[in-house]
Amino acid sequence: MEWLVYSVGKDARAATRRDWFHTVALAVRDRVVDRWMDTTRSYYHEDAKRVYYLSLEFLIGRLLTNSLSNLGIMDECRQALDRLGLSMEDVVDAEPDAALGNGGLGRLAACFLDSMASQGLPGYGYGIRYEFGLFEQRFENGWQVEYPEQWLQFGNPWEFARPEVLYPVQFYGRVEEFRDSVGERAYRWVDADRVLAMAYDTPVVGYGGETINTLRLWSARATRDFNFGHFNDGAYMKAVEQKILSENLSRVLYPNDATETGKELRLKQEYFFTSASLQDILRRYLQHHTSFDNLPNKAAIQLNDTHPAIGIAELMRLLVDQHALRWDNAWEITRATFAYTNHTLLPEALEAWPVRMIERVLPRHMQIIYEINAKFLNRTKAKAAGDNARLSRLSLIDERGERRVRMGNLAFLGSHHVNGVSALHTDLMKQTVFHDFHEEFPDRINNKTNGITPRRWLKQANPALSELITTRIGQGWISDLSQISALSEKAEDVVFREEFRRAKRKNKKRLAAYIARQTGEEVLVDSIFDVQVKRMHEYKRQLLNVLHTIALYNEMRDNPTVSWVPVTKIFAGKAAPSYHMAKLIIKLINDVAKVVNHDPSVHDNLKVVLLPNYNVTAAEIIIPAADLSEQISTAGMEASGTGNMKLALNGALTIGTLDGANVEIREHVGADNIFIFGMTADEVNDLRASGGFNPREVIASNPSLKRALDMISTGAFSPDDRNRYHPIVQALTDGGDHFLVTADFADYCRAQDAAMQLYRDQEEWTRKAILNTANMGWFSSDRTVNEYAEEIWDVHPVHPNHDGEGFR
Ligand code: TH1
Repeated sequence: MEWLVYSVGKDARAATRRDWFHTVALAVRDRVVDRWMDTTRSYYHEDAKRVYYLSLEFLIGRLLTNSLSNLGIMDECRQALDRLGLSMEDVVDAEPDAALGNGGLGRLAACFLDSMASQGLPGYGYGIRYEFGLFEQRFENGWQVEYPEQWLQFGNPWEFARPEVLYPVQFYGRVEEFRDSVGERAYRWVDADRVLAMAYDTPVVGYGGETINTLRLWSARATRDFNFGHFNDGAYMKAVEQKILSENLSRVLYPNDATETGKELRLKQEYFFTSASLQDILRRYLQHHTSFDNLPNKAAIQLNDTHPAIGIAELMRLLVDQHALRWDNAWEITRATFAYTNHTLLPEALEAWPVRMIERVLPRHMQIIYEINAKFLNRTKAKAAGDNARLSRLSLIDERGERRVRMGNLAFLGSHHVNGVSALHTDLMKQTVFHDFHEEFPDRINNKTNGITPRRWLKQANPALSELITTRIGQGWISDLSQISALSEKAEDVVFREEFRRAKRKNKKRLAAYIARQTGEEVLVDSIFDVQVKRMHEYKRQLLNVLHTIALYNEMRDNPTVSWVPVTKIFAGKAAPSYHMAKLIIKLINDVAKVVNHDPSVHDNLKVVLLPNYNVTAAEIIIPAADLSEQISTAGMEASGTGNMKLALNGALTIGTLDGANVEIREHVGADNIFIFGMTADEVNDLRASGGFNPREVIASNPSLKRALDMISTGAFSPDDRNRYHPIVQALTDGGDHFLVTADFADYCRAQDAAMQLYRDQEEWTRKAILNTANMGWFSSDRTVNEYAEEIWDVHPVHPNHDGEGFR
C-alpha cells in the first residue's frame, strides 16, 4: 500500500489496475536490486569471463509472473493482493507485452537470458530499446491492419535508465590517412555525424533468485551539439529537427522475420547498438587490464545472426585506430572473441549490404572489410591456384550485379566458432551457404540445437500441468528438465492419464474463453485443438493447413452421417506489413473461417479461428491448450523452430515434416508418438534440381485437392471478390509451387487422418501426449546454453556472494 502511495502517487480509491501493476512491479524490483548488485560485483571481483549476447531482438513478453515465479514469491504476492481485494490475474494482465522481436530468433535470445541467469553464468544481453516494438495486429474485414505497439506509453517499471552510461556512435564523414608516432600509416574517421547511445538496464532474474544478470538496451540520444548554439536565424528549428532525426535510430523494430529489407536505417540500427556494446565491453575489460591480449579470455561475444556482424569490423577499428594495435594482433584477438550463430539459409534473409551504402554510412569499416578480404583471399589464392569461381564465392564482396558485402561471410571469417540451430540445419549449412568456408575451415562449424526455458514455457504458462508433474516427481525438473523423463512410466498409469487429461482440459477451457473473447466464436472444448501458431510465411505452409481444412470441410459435408471427430483449427501469427502473399493468406484463413463456422451442415464438427495479435502473452495461453502441433514447413527451410518444442513439452502431439528440430524431436519422443509426413530435405532438393515438378499433374490426380483449390479460385470463400485469391492459386499452379504444398498434400492428409483416428482413443492419445512431455527434457535452453558455455564460450558459473555486509 505504501508502494502505491509513494511510488505511483495515488491512493487506493483512485488506483487503476495499471497502477496496481506498477505498484507490485516496483515492490518486486526492490527485492531484486540488492541481489543484482551482488551478482554484478561478484563478476567484477572475480574478473570472471563474461559472455555478451548481441541481438537486435529480445522477445521478452511480460515479466511480472516471471519475476515472482523465479524469486519464489508468487504465493506471498497473491495473498498480499487478496488482502487488498485484488486479483492477481487482473494485475498481471495490466502489464504490456514487451515485443522487441519478431519471432523465434528474438524469443530464443530471451530464453537464453533466462537460462544463463538460472545457471549462474555471467551473461549480458545487449540490444536496442525500441520505443515501438513489433506492431499490434488487428483484423479489419479479415485483413491484417498494423497499429503501433506503444509498450512504453505508461512507463516501464522494470528498467533503470543510466544517463551516465553514454557512448558516441558515428555515421557518415570520411577517412583521413596520416603517419603515426612511429611513422606508420594510420587512419582516422573525421567529419562524421554523432549520436549518443544511452543505456537502460533490466535485471534478468535467474530461477531461485541467486543470480540476477543484466539486459542492457541502448536508446539513441542527440548529442549536446544539437541543443546549444544555432539560436539565431532559422537554424534553431533545423537543430531540433536534427535531434529528432538522430533519435529515430531506436524508434522502431523492423517487422520482418527472416526477410531482409536493405534499408539504411536498419544498417544504422545494427551499427548503433553494436558499437555502443563493444565500447561498453572494452570499458569493462580495461577496468582490470592494460593490454588487450587477454580480451578473448575475459569476453566471449556471440553474434545472434549477422545483424551485429559489423561488430567484427568495429572491434578491428577500435583496436587498430583507437588503441594502436598491429593489424595481425588485432585480428587474432577479434577472431578469438567472436562467435556467430546462423539462423536461416533462406537466400532472401542473408544480409548483403550494398558496398556503396557502407562506404557512405561507415567509410572506415568499408576499408577494414576490404583489408580483411584482401588478406584472406591472398592466403587462399596461394592454395587454390586458378579456381576463380571458388575465390569469388569465398569473397566478402558479392560482385554479381551491384556490389554487396556478404555479412554471413564476414561473420564466418571473423569468428572462432560458427553454429547452426538444429542438426539438420547445421548439416545443410555445411552443404550449401558455407560449403566453401567449411572446406577452408573444417573445424569451425558446429551444431547447437535450440531450446526453450521450462520456467516460462511449462512452469508459468501451464500451472495445471506443472503442479501435477511436481506432485509425482518433485520440483527438480524446473532447473534440470532432464528429470522430467521420470514421467515416462506414468504414461502407463490410468490415474495419471486421467489427471493429465484434466490439466489439458482446464487449459483448453481457458483458451476457449479467450477465443470467445477475441473472435466471438464458440468452440468445443472436446474437439481436437489443432494449432498452428507462428509468423505467416509461405515456407511455413499455413496454406497446406488451410487446404486440409477445406478438404475436411468438404468430407464432412459429403458424409453428414459419419460420426466425425470434432476439430478446431487454431491459427495465429503476424505477416510482415510488406509481405503481400502472407497478408493474403491471413485474409483467406478469415474467409474460410467465416464460411465454415456458419455452415450448419458440419454440425460444429469443424471450427476455424485465427486469433489476432499473436505474441508471447497469447502463446502462453494457446500452447498449453494444444492437442496437435502443426510443424509443417517445406523440409530444409525451417532452421530449427522453437514453437515445436514448446508445444510438445506441453503435451501436444506433433504433425510435422522432417525439418529443423522436428528431426530431433522425433528421435527423443519416439517415431510412434509423432505424425511425420512429407518429403525429406534431400527429396526436396532433388525434386527442385530436376526441375521436373509439375503441380498441375499432382492436382489433377488428387480430387480432394483439386476441389479445394477450385473452391478458392472460383470464389467460394470470397463471393464479394471472386478473383481475390488468384495470386495464391497462381503460386500453387503455374507458379510452380515453390514450397511444394501440393506435393506434400496427400501425405499430410494421411497423417491428419491418423491423428483424428488416434484421438478417438483418449487413453492411447493421452499416453502418447505424456510420452511427449516426458521426453522433451533435452530441449531445455539450459542444455543449449551449457553447450555454448562449454564448447564455444568457455565461461563458467559464478556464485554471487549475497551475505557480505561489507559488500553492500
Ligand atoms: C528463426 C528461424 O526461422 C527459426 O527456424 C529458428 O528456430 C529461430 O530463428 C531461432 O533460431 C529466424 N528468425 C530470423 C529473423 C530475422 C532474420 C533471420 C531469422 S532466422 C530478422
